[in-house]
Parts: sequence; structure tokens; C-alpha cells
Amino acid sequence: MPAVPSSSHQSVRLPWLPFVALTVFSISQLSAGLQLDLDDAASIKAATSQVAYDMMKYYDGNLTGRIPGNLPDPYYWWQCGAMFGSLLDYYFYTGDGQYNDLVTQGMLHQVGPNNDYMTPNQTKTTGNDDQGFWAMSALSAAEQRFPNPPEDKPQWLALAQAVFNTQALRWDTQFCGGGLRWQVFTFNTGYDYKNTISNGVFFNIAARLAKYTGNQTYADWADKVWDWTNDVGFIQGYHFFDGAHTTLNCNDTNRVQWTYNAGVYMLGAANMYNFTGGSAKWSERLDNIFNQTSMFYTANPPNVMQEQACEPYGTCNTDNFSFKAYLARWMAASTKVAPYMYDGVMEKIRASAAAAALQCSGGASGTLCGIKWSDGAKYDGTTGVGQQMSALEVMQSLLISRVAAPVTQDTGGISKGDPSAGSAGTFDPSLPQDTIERKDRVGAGILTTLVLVSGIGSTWWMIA
Ligand SMILES: *[C@@H]1O[C@H](CO)[C@@H](O)[C@H](O)[C@H]1NC(C)=O
Ligand SMILES: *[C@@H]1O[C@H](CO)[C@@H](O)[C@H](O)[C@H]1NC(C)=O
Ligand SMILES: *[C@@H]1O[C@H](CO)[C@@H](O)[C@H](O)[C@H]1NC(C)=O
Ligand SMILES: *[C@@H]1O[C@H](CO)[C@@H](O)[C@H](O)[C@H]1NC(C)=O
Ligand SMILES: *[C@@H]1O[C@H](CO)[C@@H](O)[C@H](O)[C@H]1NC(C)=O
Ligand SMILES: *[C@@H]1O[C@H](CO)[C@@H](O)[C@H](O)[C@H]1NC(C)=O
Ligand SMILES: CC(=O)N[C@H]1CO[C@H](CO)[C@@H](O)[C@@H]1O
Repeated sequence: MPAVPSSSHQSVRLPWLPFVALTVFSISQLSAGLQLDLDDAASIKAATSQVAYDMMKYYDGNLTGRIPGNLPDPYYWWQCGAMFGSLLDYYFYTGDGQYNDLVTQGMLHQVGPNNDYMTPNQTKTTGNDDQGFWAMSALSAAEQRFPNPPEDKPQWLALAQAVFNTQALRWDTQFCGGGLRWQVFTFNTGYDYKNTISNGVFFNIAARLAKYTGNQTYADWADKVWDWTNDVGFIQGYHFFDGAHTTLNCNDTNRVQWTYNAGVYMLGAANMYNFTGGSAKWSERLDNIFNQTSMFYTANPPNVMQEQACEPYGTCNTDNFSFKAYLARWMAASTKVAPYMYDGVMEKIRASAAAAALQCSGGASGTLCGIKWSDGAKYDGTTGVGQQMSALEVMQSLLISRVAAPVTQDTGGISKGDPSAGSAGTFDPSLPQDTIERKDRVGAGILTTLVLVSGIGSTWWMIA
């Protein structure tokens, strides 16, 4: 994610006017929404096919002159990697492979010169979390036996290992007793922030690599990341807070809670539970994480997923709109490695999927989804990749019991790994790995200005 100091709090209203202004508003409509029978695979496939189609109308990376693996403004680079993750799930759950070539093309185009998702074009917006979202998608491809890239290209498992290796090198014990910083490079705002999502993504990748490869080193890292996140106070009572600053030795924890932080740790914990043969230590953590996610569901109507920090106030930004997609994705995936969670998870998924489908009635097509699923058939008037992705993931998760468990190296895996993949040796965070093109600098400058202006706006709102 870009360098936006995460100073938000749920009581701040409308601090992101520039982002909000970029959202296409249309007159809210009342109509039936998408037809969705929760127990009928054909119905689920038809509905998700429409949602995926509407999501992909935003993607222009396959058009002449455009860059594969990029979404147009205002979407940041990471969200395209995350979107490919939802398309991988889409193929895995529904068998509809119409986007597969485009996914492979985009995911391979963005690997960067060292095949580790550090791409020079994105230096200005590369946080550990951003890089990690691409790695999690590559890992899903390996777990789901998604068709392998051509032999002369980097392979899914090796890409995830490469990202793991670059991030393990960045583990920083100088401040806050450990942890990954948010931003990778010193010159980006947010380099002085250690955030939960960056560490959670690293944890998630480590736990899944342990499960996939059986290599204990990854499990040791997963343990270490969990322990640090807990000790530093980002996890308190199984609530996952946003992060804190290195300059204050991480004693200024920002307590805003996002769905995806709980979700990213949930799937990591589920994989550790499985890797440890069903240990009490990890089942207890898993149960507690899941229980505390109850804060992300409305009471009335019951069990409808809600991004409680911004959705009720209409203040979600472009990034925030997509977070529910990941909680849904990771909850569903958790039931494959911790099957005992199935009933509890599906109660939430079913209610949320039904509610999401009901309000997908926006735009000229009458099929676009908003983010607010708890208002019955009322479409909230917002539109975007994040809204489509969230509806897609929650709806396609209904098919989770109909697909196989993720494979591992010993149980049918076909992706070739490389434990030493990625940029070798030490890493200098003050230097981008390559020169940034002038054009991209200018683009990033405009973005930074926008973000600064919006930051000032937010301060003004707080004072006013
Ligand atoms: C790009 O992908 C979209 C979505 O799948 C598709 O509709 C479109 O035809 C593709 N365009 C090209 C030039 O391949
Ligand atoms: C980087 O930017 C250049 C110039 O716009 C483009 O040709 C290239 O495809 C981009 N590469 C990546 C990985 O985005
Ligand atoms: C946080 O750390 C800073 C710098 O170490 C220190 O000045 C400040 O008093 C600390 N605040 C709290 C609440 O502990
Ligand atoms: C989670 O919630 C359920 C239902 O409220 C409760 O029975 C269970 O003990 C809780 N688990 C933990 C670990 O707190
Ligand atoms: C671990 O995951 C496999 C599927 O990959 C599942 O069959 C097995 O039951 C899980 N183990 C435990 C302890 O739940
Ligand atoms: C296990 O993973 C570590 C960390 O990447 C690596 O150094 C080691 O070579 C791996 N071991 C095997 C047997 O692959
Ligand atoms: C991670 C992230 O991008 N969170 C953003 C969600 O929206 C708030 C504003 O409501 C921003 O401050 C956060 O940075």
C-alpha cells in the first residue's frame, strides 16, 4: 500500500474526500440484486460469474499499450495482486478458467528482476504487505494446482519462497524488539511504521510454506512472528490492531481494527494448527481469533460481514473496500486445514453471501455490488474493484466444501520450489533495486500530493 500514515480512527468522518471523489457514484437503486441459491452450485456459479465479469471490466492490463498486472488509477499495485488471488479462487471453486491466461500473464509480468515481486516501477508504493499480497496469490496457485508457468519462467512456489526470503532478511530487531516495517524503502513515508498487516502476511506465508513444504524453518518463523506481534501489543485479547511507530518504540499502537488483519492471522494459525498435527496451542489461538471476529458482523441482520471501522460511516477508501474479500477468503480456506471450523465459518459466510448478492443491483447493468451488505436490497451507490472482489470472495466461498484441500509437496503438489529464491545477500533499504523511471516518479509525486492534501483535509476535519 502507498505511504499513507495510518492515523485514522473510526470516529473520523469523511477524511478521504479525494478517494471518495474518485469513486463513481450512481443513483442508488432498489431492485432484486443477483439471484443466489446458497445450496445450488449452478446458481452460485452463475452469480459469481457475473460478479467476476463486472470486476474484470476495471482491468485493462491486457489491452495494447497497458501493463499486465496493473489496475488503472486509483487502484494501487498490490490490489491487482490481491485481485488475481480472488480469480485463482474463482477458477478453483467454479472451474471457469476464462481469466486464467490473463492471471498468469499479469502475475508473471510483475515478478521484477529478481523474481521476488520487487518491481522497480512500484518502488514508491512497495510495502512489505504489498509485496506479500502477490506472494500469497502465488502460494494459492501452488496450493490449488493452478497450471504452472512455462518452464523458463519463475514458478509459483519459488515466487512465494523468494518473497519469504526477502522479508526474513528485513526482520528488524533494532526497534520494537523485532518485526517488519510497513514500507521497504527508507525514503517512503511509513518506513517508520511497523504494521500488523505486513507482519500478518509474512506470518501467513511462513505458515503456509511450512504446511506445503514440511520445512520446519518456515514454522519457526511463523512462531516468531506470532510471538512478536503479540508481545509488541498489536494483538490484545485476540483483537488485531493496526500498528505503531518505530520512533516511539511501538508504544503508540493505533487501535483501529480491519477485517483483513484478523483474517490473515486466522489462516496462518489454521495452517500452523494443521502443521503441528492439531496442537492445542494453535487450536486455542484459532478459536479465539475466530470468536473475536464477531465484531465484524452485524447483529441485525445477523452474521453479515461489515468493515466496522469505516463502512457504517461511509469513510472506506479504495483499499478498505477490498478488505472483506480477504477475511472471507481466509475464513473459507481455514476450513480446509482446520475442518472442525466448518460449521462456525459457514454460518457467517452463508448469511454474508446472501446479503451481498441481494444488494448487487447497481449500475446500468443492475448487477454492480456496493460494500454495505446489511441494508437489505438497498445498493449503497459505491462501485469498484474492492466491492466486486468482496462480493465475489464471499459468494464463491459457498463452494468450499466442494473443492479439494490444498495440496502439499507430498500430496499432489506440482509447483517447483526453490528454498533460496529471491534477491540474494543483504538488502539495502535506502536504495531501490533499480532506477525508477522519471515518468513513474512524476506519477508517484502526484499521488503523494493527493495523499498529503487528503491528510491535511483529515486533520482539518478533526479540528473542525
Ligand atoms: C481483456 O480481458 C477482458 C476480461 O477478461 C476481456 O473481456 C477482453 O476481451 C480482453 N482483451 C484482450 C485484448 O485480450
Ligand atoms: C514498467 O514500466 C514500463 C514503462 O511504463 C513498462 O513498459 C513495463 O511493462 C513496466 N513493468 C512492470 C513490471 O510493471
Ligand atoms: C513512548 O516512547 C517514547 C520514546 O521512547 C517516550 O518518549 C514516551 O514517553 C513513551 N510513551 C509512553 C506512553 O510510554
Ligand atoms: C468461542 O465462542 C463460543 C460460543 O460463544 C464458546 O462456546 C467458546 O468457548 C469460545 N471459544 C473460546 C476459545 O473462547
Ligand atoms: C490437515 O489438513 C488436511 C487437509 O489438507 C485434513 O485432511 C486434516 O484433517 C487436517 N488435520 C487436522 C488435524 O485437522
Ligand atoms: C528450509 O527452508 C530454509 C529457509 O528458506 C532453507 O534455508 C533450507 O534450505 C530449507 N530446507 C530444505 C530441506 O529445503
Ligand atoms: C490499510 C489501509 O489502507 N487503511 C486505510 C483505510 O481507510 C482509512 C481511512 O478511513 C485510512 O486511514 C487507512 O489507511
